[in-house]
Amino acid sequence: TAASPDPRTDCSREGLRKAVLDNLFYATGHAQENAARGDWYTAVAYTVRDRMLKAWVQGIERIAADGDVRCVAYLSAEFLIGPQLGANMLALGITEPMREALASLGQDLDAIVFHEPEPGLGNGGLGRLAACFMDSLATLGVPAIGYGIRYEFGMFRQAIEDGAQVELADKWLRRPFPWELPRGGQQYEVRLGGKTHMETAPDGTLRVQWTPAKTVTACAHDIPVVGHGGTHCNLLRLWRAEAVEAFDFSTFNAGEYFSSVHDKIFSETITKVLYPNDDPYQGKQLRLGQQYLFVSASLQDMLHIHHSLGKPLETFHTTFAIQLNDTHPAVAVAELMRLLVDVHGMDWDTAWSVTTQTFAYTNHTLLPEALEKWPLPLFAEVLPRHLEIVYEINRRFLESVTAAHPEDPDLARRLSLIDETSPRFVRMAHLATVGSKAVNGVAALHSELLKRDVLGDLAAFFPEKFTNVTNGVTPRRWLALCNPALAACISNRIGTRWQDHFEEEIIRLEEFADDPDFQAQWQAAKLTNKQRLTHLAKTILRVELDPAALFDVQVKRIHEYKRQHLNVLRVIALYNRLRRNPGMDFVPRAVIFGGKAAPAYYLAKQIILLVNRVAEVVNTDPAVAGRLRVAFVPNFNVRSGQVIYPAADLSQQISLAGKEASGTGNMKFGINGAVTIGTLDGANVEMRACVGEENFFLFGLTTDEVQAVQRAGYSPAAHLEGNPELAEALDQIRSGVFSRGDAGCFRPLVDNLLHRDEYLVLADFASYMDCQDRAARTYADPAAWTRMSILNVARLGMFSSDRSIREYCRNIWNVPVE
Ligand code: 26Q
Repeated sequence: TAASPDPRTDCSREGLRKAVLDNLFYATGHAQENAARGDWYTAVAYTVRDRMLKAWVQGIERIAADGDVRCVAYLSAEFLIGPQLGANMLALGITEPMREALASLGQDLDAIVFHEPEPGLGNGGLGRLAACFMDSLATLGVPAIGYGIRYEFGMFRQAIEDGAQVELADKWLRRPFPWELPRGGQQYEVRLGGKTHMETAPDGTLRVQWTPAKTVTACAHDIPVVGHGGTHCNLLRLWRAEAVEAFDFSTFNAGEYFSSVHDKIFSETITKVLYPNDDPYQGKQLRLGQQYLFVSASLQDMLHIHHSLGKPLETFHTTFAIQLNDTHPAVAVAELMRLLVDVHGMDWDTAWSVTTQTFAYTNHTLLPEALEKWPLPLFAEVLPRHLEIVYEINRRFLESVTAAHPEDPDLARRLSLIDETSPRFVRMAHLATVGSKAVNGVAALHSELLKRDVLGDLAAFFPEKFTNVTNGVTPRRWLALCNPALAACISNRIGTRWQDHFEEEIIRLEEFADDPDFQAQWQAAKLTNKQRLTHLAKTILRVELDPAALFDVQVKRIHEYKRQHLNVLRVIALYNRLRRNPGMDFVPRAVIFGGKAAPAYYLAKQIILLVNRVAEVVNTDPAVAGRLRVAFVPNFNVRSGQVIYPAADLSQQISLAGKEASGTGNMKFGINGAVTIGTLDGANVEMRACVGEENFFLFGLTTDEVQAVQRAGYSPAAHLEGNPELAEALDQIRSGVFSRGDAGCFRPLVDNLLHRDEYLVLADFASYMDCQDRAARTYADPAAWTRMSILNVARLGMFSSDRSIREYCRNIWNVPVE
């Protein structure tokens, strides 16, 4: 007789049905009749997780048992992984049988998937990139561990009240998160504060002893990352801070009892909450504590794995390639030195050689003010031993600088790990660069500008270290999962291999760009997605969109350099045109915004308010009804992104040239068939080169022109003279047309534009308007537009994160990949 299938791995429709019912009862304690949506979610999640566990355990064993393959350790303070259920079913290939199994139980899979709370463990691009990279590493079968922080509260939930952003706590762990396994066995002590002194070791050598002020325990929580096809599974290991236990409370008096509980509370504060700003505006002590906690625990964990392989310490870099996702984990350079030298007694030179062969560093910014630096007193207070190590690294480094360039006595000051202005700072980008084998930017233009400007002196000193790896996004989540309509349309023509061989396969769509049948199917898919977004806007915003209108979308963090206010000025100008000339030819538009502002970023919050106030005026004016609509989608996150990107016709990528390192939303829009209107910034440059200039709406100053304008002394007001439309729009904002008559409301924003305008909004306005007109004219010709849309998708193959990861493997990590 045939063995009956294992109830925990059986992927047949009937097997899934049984397993869901079993989990519903045994994991949630509810009979089918009493189960709520959340209980069904839990049951389905456990059913899927069961089917991942074999690959998951094998993945861990492979890392722990095979010392011959170098394992990638991706260190990131953020992993914006998004909802897990749908993605995991897609990877395992069980979405359809699960849908049928649930239907037979009277349940709707999509409703259950939509119910999942999203772990918002990141701010935006950088955190989401880390998640896409984990997906690609697993899909390519590269052994990898993502190390990060398990924030109890992730990115805040954004509500809009009377047009303004309000931040609400994100309680994503209200119910247990079914995708994590707490690992009691993986706990490490992490020390903070205190003092150092020299001590004689038993063998007579002098060693530095660090007596910390506090010790906390870092506890591992593992989340599986399963690759496409379900065969390979990697690990996301997130650390939670816990108080070290073992107080004998009975021996304490009341005061000590209180202070020990107080200590416990402090310890657990470390991983409480994600900092919701995407620049290091204020160096807060707790933030440094977060960074150090996850870095120290991760390195201890790697050393533990390395040791258990029976390999000598000097070969640590053959076991792990560690990637630093920006400078947030850069203290790892000093921490690895401390562990090797102070704890394991290795000599400095050997330790430095191991360290510099282990690390590589990715930079994500071009704004000099966004480079992380820590005030020395603060750094010394949290990490006294690490400051000494940083000084020693710096002393040796600057010695080599002076020896190599005696002709440039100022060079040491510019390259130093310490910024000697007062107050003094530790420059984390310098520490990361000196301690790494490779440094990369995230788009071709960005990497060039890094070498030329932001890290120019370092790049001149270490030319061999600097390289580029252009970002990418996973075509699984950002096409197959989020856009079933377009995915089906694509697969009907070219099969499904594009899901894990995107670059190779998706180009085959080119030949259908003018095929009328294919165009009709393509348009139908887009319409389906626009209806889905229309439904969302109606239910959560009570805004009526018209799916026949051009969906014109800008979703991303709110920042002056991203220029959402340029987009708003354009909306106001269009509104004025329509009011002045009701009979004009006008392509109906739905202009959609979304994104969060850092809670302390005043002007970004003004921009959100302005969008909502303009929406209020435009959407209630019968003179433009049916032609212009404005919507601000609250709480933009991975889940809403999965609805918004597929519905876009036009993707707004309008940052000032030279400011956006790469952008990845641009790629998500593009592979979902949106055409881009954008500047020559970040990865837009490469996207335009790939899709062809005739399939991209380009406007605005170039990076060099921007620098020339700024050198010559930019005067924003000069751009008002030849442009009455722009003057009128600014005047309306200032005089209260969009603030219910309150003339003071938007003064800070308007004054900034008129007198400072750091991001040249006014300088690019005219060019933007012209370009928008061109886009509208093209949209009015459906065949021409659809052709552009198809060619965009077909030619964006290189923007798969699988391609990015292959480049990291070959050029930076020296790890084998297919
Ligand atoms: C640093 C110190 C203290 C507090 C917060 C921070 C912090 C946190 C998050 C600084 C920066 C970030 C996030 C940056 C980010 O998302 N950058 C984006 O990275 C994307 C992926 O490479 C690029 O596509 C974007 O261009 C870049 O803006």
